[in-house]
Amino acid sequence: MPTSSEAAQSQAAQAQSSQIKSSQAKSETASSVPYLKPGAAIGIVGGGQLGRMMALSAKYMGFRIGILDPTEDCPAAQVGDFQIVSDYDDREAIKQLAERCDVLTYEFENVDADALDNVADIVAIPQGTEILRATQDRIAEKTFINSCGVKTARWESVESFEELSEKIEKIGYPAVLKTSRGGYDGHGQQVLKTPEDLETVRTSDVWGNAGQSEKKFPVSILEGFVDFKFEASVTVFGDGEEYFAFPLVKNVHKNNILHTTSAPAEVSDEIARQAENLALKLAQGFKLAGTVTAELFVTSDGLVVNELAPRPHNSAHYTIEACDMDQFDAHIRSIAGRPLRRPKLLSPAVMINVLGQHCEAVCAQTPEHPEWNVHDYGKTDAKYNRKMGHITVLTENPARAVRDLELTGIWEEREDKAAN
Ligand code: AIR
Repeated sequence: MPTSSEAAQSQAAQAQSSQIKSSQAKSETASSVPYLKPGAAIGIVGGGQLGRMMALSAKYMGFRIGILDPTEDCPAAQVGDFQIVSDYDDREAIKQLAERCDVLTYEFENVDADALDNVADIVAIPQGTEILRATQDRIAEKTFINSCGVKTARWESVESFEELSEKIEKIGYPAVLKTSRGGYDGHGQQVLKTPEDLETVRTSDVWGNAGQSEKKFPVSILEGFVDFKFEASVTVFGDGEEYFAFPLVKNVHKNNILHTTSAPAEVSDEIARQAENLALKLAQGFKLAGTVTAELFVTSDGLVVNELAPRPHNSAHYTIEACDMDQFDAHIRSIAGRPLRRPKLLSPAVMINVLGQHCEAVCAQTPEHPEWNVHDYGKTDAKYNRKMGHITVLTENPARAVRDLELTGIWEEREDKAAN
């Protein structure tokens, strides 16, 4: 496996086509996904909002839906036909779901890939599991992206302090050290601005124990800092044969959580084309069946991929109202052997997330906003920073729509609540 962006890129240069895949990302996608008739059952591993919106699309197409999730009456189970209440990695429960369904899919990436492989002879899993493995590990992910001829930040793998001191010289400051597996929302990440920050790594909870034993240093990736103009993403879908991308959108995050998406991103035609091309290259590389979103940085020098999500994505929720085929329809069509087409953006749009702390105020102000399309995920526990719903506004002027939403005061940070 290449252990740096340079190694991965030189591997890409040797490749004959953009479809060359890394050894970590061999796709199992069948060359075509069988046509699933109405009445067939789709099993979804994971029952959160993404599963719920997948299920809503699947229901109108006439499919039955089974959900596997540990929380009874979870968001997806509320709109599905049956639920198996169990942990995601409970092999017996996954087997039960497989036996009751014609196709299995998943709605988040930390699903146990081995557990799914275990039932591959009982049920079709069009997405395959290699895409899961490739996106569960940052080194495998970056290797795959580079092997498709797509640009990432410069990176090096790091497995000890000695290696860290050596590789930071190659990458330069500022850089970001991330554990290769298991980090989320900024956890397992350390920004290195100066050589003094190496000391912070040495004493950190994540890497600090390695002083006693080299073996404890978690396999990590050191990434060069990307000087970006703004963050963006592109969602692509396909059935192993044909691939189509939604337009590039602009994202704003607060506290590492997506806050707003504006669609389409205001970029030159050249950047919009670059986004579509890279999305299609990644999809071809995976022989994608289903949906993938590439999270990107828009720099003065073009697009740089930050990470991939092998599922529908928060930044494409706007497609429900704004496109002639939304990302959940696209996902279900892609795994159910339905014909695909290039999605059309019918109107520019803005999406804003509703977190636990915003619920009451959104509910109170909804009667004054006929332009809001309010989505509620049916979660009972409105915790701070938990995604509870979203609002989409169709508008000819996304910047003004964002300003109008912010003017409601609902999304202002309140220090008392932020401390929770
Ligand atoms: N999800 C998965 N990866 C990223 C996101 N946002 C969605 C999935 C998952 C849900 O978030 O739908 O099931 C979990 O939300 P919560 O609030 O229960 O943690």
